Amino acid sequence: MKPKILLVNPPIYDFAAYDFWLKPYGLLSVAGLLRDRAEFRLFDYLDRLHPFMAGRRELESDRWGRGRFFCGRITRPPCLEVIPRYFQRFGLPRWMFTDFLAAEGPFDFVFVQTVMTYWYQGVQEVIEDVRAVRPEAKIVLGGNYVTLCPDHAQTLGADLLVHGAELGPLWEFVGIQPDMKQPALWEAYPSLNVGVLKLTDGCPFSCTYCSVPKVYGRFKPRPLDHALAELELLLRLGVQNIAFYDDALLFEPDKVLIPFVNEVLRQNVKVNFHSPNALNARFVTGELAKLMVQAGSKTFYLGFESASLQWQKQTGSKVFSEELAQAVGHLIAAGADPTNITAYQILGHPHIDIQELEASMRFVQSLGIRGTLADFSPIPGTPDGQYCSKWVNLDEPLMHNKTAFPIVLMGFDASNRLKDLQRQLNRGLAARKTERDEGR
Ligand code: B12
Ligand code: SF4
Repeated sequence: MKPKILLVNPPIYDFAAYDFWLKPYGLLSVAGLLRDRAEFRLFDYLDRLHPFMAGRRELESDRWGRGRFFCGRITRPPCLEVIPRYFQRFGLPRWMFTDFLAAEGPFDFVFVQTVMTYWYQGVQEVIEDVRAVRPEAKIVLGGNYVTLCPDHAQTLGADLLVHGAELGPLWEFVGIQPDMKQPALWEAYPSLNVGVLKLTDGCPFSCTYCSVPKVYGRFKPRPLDHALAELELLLRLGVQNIAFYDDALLFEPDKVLIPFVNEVLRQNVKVNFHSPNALNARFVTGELAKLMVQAGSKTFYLGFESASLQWQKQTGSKVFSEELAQAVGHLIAAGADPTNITAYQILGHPHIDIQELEASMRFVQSLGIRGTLADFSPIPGTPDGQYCSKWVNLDEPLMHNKTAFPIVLMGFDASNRLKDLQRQLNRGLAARKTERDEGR
């Protein structure tokens, strides 16, 4: 008999969370490799098409498939007591999962997705409930939190932790050999409007605040056939929006993005592509911009971080200001809507001062595109993360929280003032667009 495996994407405990094309892609990828070799059930607390969330007006998706999660206020954990913001639990109610366990079990294995290190409380909740209702099931954790905080993850009491992309111990544990050619198990969702693709692994840069180079090693394209099979499956399931989860989507485009996009154009695929995990502006050429727009790329997020040359050089020289300006020019010339082009800038990084950040925000606005402040999360094992142990205890993953750290570093008022300024700058941009549209 085939083993029965439950896949779980846990609820999020945080100050804020928004469905910015969030899918448990690692979990679905692993499950896909066991397609037809195990019987699967999925419980995704963050599935906004679940009947409990669908139909609530305040949770409706925007035109690109993003939206709010169902949530409820909870008590702040003691170590975050000093942060003057509401703490919340995002996702389907807890009773729904325990009812589901009772109705759908027994299970041989429960695979649980972990994502941000500071979201481990949701994982803890899932483990508690599985142990209470289905004590026979063996619990497996994998994903970013397990990889970055292995010692802490060990304390949650799962039966197996899968570190990084090394899946050998998993196959041994479940006693099944995988079929490595299979796409992710997207059909586990009863209905789906957003999907994810990843054409590459790793990144050729070594930014001092990022864990990717250490975890994934050198940059490596994934086989094109695999991505195309996954695209085909997503389209068959009716997906309209696809987010790339790559760290360096535009690197070596002749080997990766251009062949993919050519195939999308050849097959006349009609889907909207998005790049929430940031594109490197350095690699946006005129030709690439044109191809991406033609193939259906709708939103463009560019990782800029700061306009300070000294900071850019000190943290790994991934991109310089003139490269951002040039990329924006290429994207707009290719037909991208400037209000759908966004540059991320880091808020609360220990080596950026407030004046520098303000100057960066104004520089981005001068290019006629939107800015977004990406709150800094200190990541253990990275040079900049380790430096932050001056302010927070990195052994407690809750202290990597991106809302909390900038407040700890700069204070609540300074952090709020910068966020207000960003909103004001973006409003100015929207007003200019309305004037343009109305021919004023
Ligand atoms: C996509 C992505 C996002 C998406 C959201 C993803 C999601 N589902 O929530 C977006 C763009 C929204 C995002 C936002 C942010 N992100 Co991000 N993101 C990523 C990225 C690129 C991939 C994460 C992912 O989904 N991986 C799943 C798949 C794609 O990974 P995979 O390697 O193919 O999976 C294999 C194995 O890991 C394993 N596996 C994976 N999962 C599982 C599960 C099981 C059960 C098993 C057995 C195995 C297994 O098997 C897979 C197959 O080989 C990572 C970097 C990276 N490359 O990992 C950063 C990363 C997770 N993000 C990071 C950061 C800093 C952020 C932000 C704070 C940035 C900011 N300041 O705004 C925000 C935070 C958002 C929030 N609300 O708090 C950090 C981690 C921070 C932390 N403390 O944990 C990372 C590691 C990048 C970095 N800078 O180092 N992010
Ligand atoms: S370019 Fe992006 S993914 Fe690569 S090391 Fe820098 S921050 Fe990380």
